[in-house]
Amino acid sequence: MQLKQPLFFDTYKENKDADIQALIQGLLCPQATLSPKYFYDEMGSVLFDAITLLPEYYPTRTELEIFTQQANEIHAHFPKSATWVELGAGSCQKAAQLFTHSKPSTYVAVDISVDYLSQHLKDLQAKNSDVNVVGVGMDFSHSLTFPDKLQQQLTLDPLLALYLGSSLGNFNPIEALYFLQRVANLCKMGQPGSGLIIGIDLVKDSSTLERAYADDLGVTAAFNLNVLRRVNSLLGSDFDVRDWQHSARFNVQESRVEMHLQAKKNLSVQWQGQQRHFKQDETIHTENSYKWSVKKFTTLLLQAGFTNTRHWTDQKSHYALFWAN
Ligand code: AVJ
Repeated sequence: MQLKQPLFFDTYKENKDADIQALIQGLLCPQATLSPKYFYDEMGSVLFDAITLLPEYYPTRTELEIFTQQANEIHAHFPKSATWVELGAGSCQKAAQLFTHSKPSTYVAVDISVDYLSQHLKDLQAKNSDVNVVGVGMDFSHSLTFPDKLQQQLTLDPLLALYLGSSLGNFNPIEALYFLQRVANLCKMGQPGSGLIIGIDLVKDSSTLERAYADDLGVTAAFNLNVLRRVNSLLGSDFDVRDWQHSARFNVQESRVEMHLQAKKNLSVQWQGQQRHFKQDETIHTENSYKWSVKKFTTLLLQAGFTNTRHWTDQKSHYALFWAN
């Protein structure tokens, strides 16, 4: 018997030149920045999966706990015979766990790291021959337009958009609003019953938050430092990982955990005939992870064009799953 193979679309590579220019711009800013999307090369994706197993990193585990403990109520909102579009699918583990309760007719996994996605999708397809599995390599942070053929197909079924793991936290509130507007429009394209399920990390005490981003084993530190190797391979730069240290702080004002890489000494980095000096303790800002309150996030969903919202949290109210349509 011929095994069913997942279908793949890769739209990400098309924008590579513009991305490299943006990356260089970020490095040359007074406060140097790097987009968190560069974390996820093969090593970075594996390190992130390791982070989700750390005792200090509660979001992934808490999201699963909410899904498990309130499964019936949550799954009752999912449209039947639907197309699921999972944004930031990664290892596709989160969706695979949901399949034990509800199954889509088509599962579209979208991620920037298409190589990582493809291995896991083949597995998922092999285990779920009753589901049409589709992989899309795409940077959905600025636009949510799918390849034509796929875009058309999305109008035929009810559509369930999934954005799990609190990845929305990487967007600032304005970007989050625009992103959710695009998701709301995507849901409107689908047949009746379409909606969004999204995991959001909630504001809590600073020490719980900072420990989640500066674990005792140093896995998050490795995840953060690995981005320098990624940049070296993209730009041909000469960052020395040993000259940098990991830092994670909760910025209460902005309601976000900030990750930085801090120079241990005065140094300079060169690439393609350009260079940047860093003074000792100067940083590269590598990630923001915004934390929301239930109230503020509900308002944001409504502003984005959704009409109904529901949410579920864990006992400690550390994390929330929202349904919106
Ligand atoms: C994948 C963006 C949800 O912000 O918690 C984990 C990434 N960074 N530890 C997060 C991350 C450091 C993660 N997201």
